[in-house]
Amino acid sequence: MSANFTSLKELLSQPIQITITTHQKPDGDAMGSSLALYNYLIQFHHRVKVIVPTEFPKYFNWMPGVDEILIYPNSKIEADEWIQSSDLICCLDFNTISRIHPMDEIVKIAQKPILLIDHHLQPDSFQWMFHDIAACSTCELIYRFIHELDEHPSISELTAQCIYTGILTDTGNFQNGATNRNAFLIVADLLSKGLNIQYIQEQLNQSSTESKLRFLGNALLNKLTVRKDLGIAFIVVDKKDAKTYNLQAGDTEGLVNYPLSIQEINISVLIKEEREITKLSFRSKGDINVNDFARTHFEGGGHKNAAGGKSIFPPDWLIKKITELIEKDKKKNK
Ligand SMILES: [Mn+2]
Repeated sequence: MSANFTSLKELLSQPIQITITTHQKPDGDAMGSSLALYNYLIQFHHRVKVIVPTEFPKYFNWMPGVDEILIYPNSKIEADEWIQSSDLICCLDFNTISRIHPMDEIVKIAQKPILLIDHHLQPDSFQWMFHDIAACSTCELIYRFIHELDEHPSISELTAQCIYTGILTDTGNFQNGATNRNAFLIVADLLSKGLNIQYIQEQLNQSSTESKLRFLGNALLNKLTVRKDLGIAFIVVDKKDAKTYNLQAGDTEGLVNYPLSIQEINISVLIKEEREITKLSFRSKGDINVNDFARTHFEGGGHKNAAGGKSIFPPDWLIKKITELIEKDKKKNK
């Protein structure tokens, strides 16, 4: 352990009050890493709360510790008080403090020591950083962090379930470019802690609804634009879809990956119209860097093969704009 982490270990050597937080619209890795660290730390009588900046999808409701989570906008007074009397704030699965808006303000005001555990590119600087872009998920880093604290840590079955959830979802079921050797090594160890893979599969991938499945069907049949000549495909989700299919938090998760199953398609873009803004998700194959693309043009970023962004323009305009950018890029590289 580096000298840097010795001071953190010291801080954790007696029970303290801890806030764990993660990015807006938490995904499997955000939920998994937060609840894994929560379940691990409470074993040592720390007072720990997971506080998330926005709602999370219902399909995470089975996760151990989920009932104790505070959703910031619904519990602002309690959350503000908790954060201000915390001894440590753990920021998981995001690289810049604006990703926890509207919680960012109180975290800045509170001026507490911050531990960042994350695998996104180009993170801001914090007191303690446990950061590695080669990690398949923040859950991989939680597993490694726990081993930094204790060479032979006690990882319960509940903690194992949470770590597995993040590894499974961020690697796209061990299939995308983030998948690494550690993913398999860690899961092998988690199996020895009592992890039941079939149980997690039922919770995550076999608990959908009819309307969500029909939404997927409609999106692929009617809302998909394919430009094989440019290697790019778009799926649009507009406000009408949200109403027709009663879309809930997380219901478009994974949709952006489908177009990449087409042989000629190397970049997939999901364009989602929200109340005041249009959200973009990018996925790519191989060496194509959508992190740079999202950063340069759409105030976003993330990973090389998976990034997000936003715009004030409507979906039609964005398809035109992105198509132009790709065409220009293609000409330049000729
Ligand atoms: Mn992640």
